[in-house]
Amino acid sequence: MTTKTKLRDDILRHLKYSLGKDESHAQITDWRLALSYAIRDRIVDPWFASTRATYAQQGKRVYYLSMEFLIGRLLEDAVVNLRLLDETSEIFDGLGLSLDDVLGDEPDAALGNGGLGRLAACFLESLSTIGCPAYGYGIRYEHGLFKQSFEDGRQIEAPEDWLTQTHAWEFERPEASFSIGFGGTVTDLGGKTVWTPDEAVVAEAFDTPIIGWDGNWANTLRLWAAVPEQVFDLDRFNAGDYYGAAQPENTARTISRVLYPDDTTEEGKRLRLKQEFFFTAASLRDILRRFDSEYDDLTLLPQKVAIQLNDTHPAIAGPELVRLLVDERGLALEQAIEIARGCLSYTNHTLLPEALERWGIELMSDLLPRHMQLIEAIDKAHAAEHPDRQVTMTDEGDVLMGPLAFAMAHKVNGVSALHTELMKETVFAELHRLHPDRIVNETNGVTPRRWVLSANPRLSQLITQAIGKGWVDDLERLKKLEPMADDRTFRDAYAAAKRANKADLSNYLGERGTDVDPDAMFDVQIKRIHEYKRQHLNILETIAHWLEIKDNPNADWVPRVKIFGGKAAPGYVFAKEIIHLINAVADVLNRDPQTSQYLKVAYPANYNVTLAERLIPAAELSEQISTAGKEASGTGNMKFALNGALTIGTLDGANVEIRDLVGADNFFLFGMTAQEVVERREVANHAQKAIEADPRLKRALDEIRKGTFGDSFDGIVGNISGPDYFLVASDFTDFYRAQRDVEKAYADQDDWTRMAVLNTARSGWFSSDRTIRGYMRDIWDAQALVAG
Ligand code: GL2
Repeated sequence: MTTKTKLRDDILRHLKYSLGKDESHAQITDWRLALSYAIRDRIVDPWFASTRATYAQQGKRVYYLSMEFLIGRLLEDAVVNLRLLDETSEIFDGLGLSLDDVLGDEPDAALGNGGLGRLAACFLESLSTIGCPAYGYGIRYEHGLFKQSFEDGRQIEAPEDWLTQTHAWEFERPEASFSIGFGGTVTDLGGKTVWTPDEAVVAEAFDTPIIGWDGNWANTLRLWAAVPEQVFDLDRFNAGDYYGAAQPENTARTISRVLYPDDTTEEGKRLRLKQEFFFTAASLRDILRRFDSEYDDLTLLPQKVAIQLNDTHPAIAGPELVRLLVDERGLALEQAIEIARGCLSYTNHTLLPEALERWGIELMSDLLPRHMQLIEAIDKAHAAEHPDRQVTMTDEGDVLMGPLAFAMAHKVNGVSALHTELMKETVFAELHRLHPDRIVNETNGVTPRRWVLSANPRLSQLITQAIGKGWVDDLERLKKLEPMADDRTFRDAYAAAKRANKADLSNYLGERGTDVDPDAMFDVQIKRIHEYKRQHLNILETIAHWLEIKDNPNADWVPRVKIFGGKAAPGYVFAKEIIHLINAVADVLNRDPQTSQYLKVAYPANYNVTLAERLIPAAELSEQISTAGKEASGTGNMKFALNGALTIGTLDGANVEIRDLVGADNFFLFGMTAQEVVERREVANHAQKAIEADPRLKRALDEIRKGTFGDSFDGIVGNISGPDYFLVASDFTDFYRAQRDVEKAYADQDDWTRMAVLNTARSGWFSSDRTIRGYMRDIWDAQALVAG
């Protein structure tokens, strides 16, 4: 039987026997689930083989602890990695259905906010592709990141509900359950410390296999759901207290109910700390259980177990692992700290002070009394080792999770070269002085399977025709495309692929109410809405350019569509005002008969992984315009460069490395450096001075102020004209200049394509396979295995 016939039979069998549906009555979701089960069946064998190989070869396991896994849709990933795309597509053609519709039916698993969560998802896929034994550990949120819509241009949030449909990928593991305690008391029983929590929930495991490229290896994403110890209070129910009877269940489930929208709101602190401890504690117990099944000497732990803390969110792992080793296994404190540090390492993803976690000592002592004691003990031990040290794990009534994570990790890494250097000079300067070998850099990467092969089939086909298929798991082979930048035929084919992607996107945007010309330049800024990412700089430049076109509507302007995508944290008022301003500007510009042929603004709602997969292949210009020193790395910037969009950007995060690799001539640089940013902030009235020096900027701000866009947007205008911490005004003039350089370059379409080809050819280094190999070598000391 051929692969295709067998797969077809399996799909039909699942439709009938797993879903109980007759072909003639099957809906698109039934077909999607039937295909998912048929594909999942094909993952289970390599998954088991991977586990067996790890046990047989006593391989070191990597555990990636993360509050976020922004995995998006899984079906297409799996079909592509099993190399069954053509067969599957033909099967559905034969059934009179479109595979795109079937794949498009899958809800987006939005278990993350942005870059940090998407990075975790790319890492899981790369770990499987490489064959490094690994588990991702996180929370099975019932509701992922909220759904965004716009009403009168303002963001409206609705709960996300991916789990209301059957989730085809996971296996429930009720046997892998742990009781996780909170609160209570700590007592000394004859020299033995005992923590007696006064509240407990059960962490129940759900496993999703993650298959690597070519289907050789599969790792596990294990997500924890919070369930009550006691399902139901029958006494209260029988006494007529129906709400009260359901109370224990509600309280427990709250812990895994929603993804925390980010750290900028004050609410929900206690719940957030509970979430962090909940999944970290469950994961550590699971890790030790697995270790115990193979080894009986705890000193072997660092040789067999590598635990990566994705930001400080799981940093309570330090004290919790020490607690397990001291209180439950009887090790001495010093030895426990040493073993824990041998296993743990920590990735820092931001230098923004508001995102560096701190927990009130009062809250910590109340929720995790034993851990508070251990944090103090860890701090004391560190002080004893370094008598001249200034840093402490606590400050002004707070526990500082960054220094705690640093002290408990054998390696600490930044996510781009610049960010790592800034870490050494700023947040961790003192700790770096004490531990000069601890900080390393691992520049982020993205998986080419999803971000090129699946997202951009036209470009992928072209690449494969030109250099063969090997680039998919050896992305640096894209270098072989470099000479083709000078080949007219190749350039034409490359431009045709981009043009077709733009036509697709143009249809998509048209269906959502914004008609755009597929021949205009597609200029894209997609990411969370945040002051430091400066979407307001982009929209201000848009207004200034619009005014310039209006002054001279008959000039030869380069048509452009400014595309925005992104969500603001529900409590982040300023970011929500930026969203409102973008939509208000779109409203005016798109209806302006004088200018709309040259300049439009599109802002499709509910930006998510799936929308990114649609936007990036069609983009020609990638906006990476954060205030230098603020964007730790960025990963969208890499996806754009790979897909042949040229970057307009500051020297921030991984932009620096992108520019080095693709060449300064193929990158539109503007703005102050991180050092200049710091100096500029010291200049009195820097914003006012910048505004006075640039009539275009002044005019754009006046235009907003006078109400051209409906509202007067006092928050934004006032901020840019006043404190302007993110230096929008001071960077505006150079940004405007760089945008005009972009237009000049775009006017020569063929040369633009040459530069785009060079961006693709020279970005192969940004594969997350390269990043993971770096972690394996520099941080985890882990080896790839081969499944039998
Ligand atoms: C982030 C950074 O802001 C971003 O620049 C980086 O690319 C990612 C992944 O390293 O991490 N830090 C952070 O807290 N979030 C990010 O996206 N949410």
